[in-house]
Amino acid sequence: MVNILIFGPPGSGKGTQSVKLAEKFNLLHLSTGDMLRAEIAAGSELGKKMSSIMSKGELVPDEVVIEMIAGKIDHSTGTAGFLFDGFPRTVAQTIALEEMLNRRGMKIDSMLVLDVDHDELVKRLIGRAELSDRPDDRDTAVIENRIDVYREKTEPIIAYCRDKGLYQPVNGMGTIDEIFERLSGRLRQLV
Ligand code: B4P
Repeated sequence: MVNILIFGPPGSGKGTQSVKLAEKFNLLHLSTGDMLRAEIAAGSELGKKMSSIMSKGELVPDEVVIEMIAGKIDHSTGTAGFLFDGFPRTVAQTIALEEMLNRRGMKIDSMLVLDVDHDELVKRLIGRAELSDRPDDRDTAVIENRIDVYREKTEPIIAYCRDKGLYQPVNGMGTIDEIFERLSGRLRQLV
């Protein structure tokens, strides 16, 4: 089983690319953002609590997403591995993921980091706001806050993973197909 992190700021294409990569390489795509939005759509108690945090562009508590991910790993069958999209988002979540995988005889195998210019991130998210009903894409102040939260709380994971030899930067500028080819090249060496 191979375990790959797809990493990058909001709007860098993590979700977009993960769907395509998971299908091509028979990986289970685990997106904490999608899981949280499903809770909100279902109107669950958890969803109600998380909705206001997410609409401001803040991170939900570590323990919420760690528990969600553990449940998915334990109930999966028949895949070549896991593609983690939008998780981990803090160093604490990274350590929890490592421990979770180690207990199951696995490890993080690679961290693919999509590099995208700030203006392009904002442009993509504003573009999505026109097509989807995500409240966190509708307000440019919330988009900027999500990027700030990424720089402050999420980006330190890169240094943590670089020290372990897991960090692999990937140019995230260009068309969806061009970026998919770059990422596929990396995955072919791993899966
Ligand atoms: P996420 O769902 O992870 O959302 P995101 O960071 O905005 O990125 P996403 O993957 O959806 O978008 P993508 O770049 O593919 O998180 C949402 C919120 O959930 C967080 O703010 C937080 O509150 C909470 N959350 C989630 N996980 C958490 C965790 N682990 N801990 C705590 N809180 C957590 O695409 C963006 C747009 O760009 C799309 O419209 C796409 O079509 C477009 N696009 C992609 N690639 C493109 C390209 N090459 N060219 C042009 N457009 C492109």
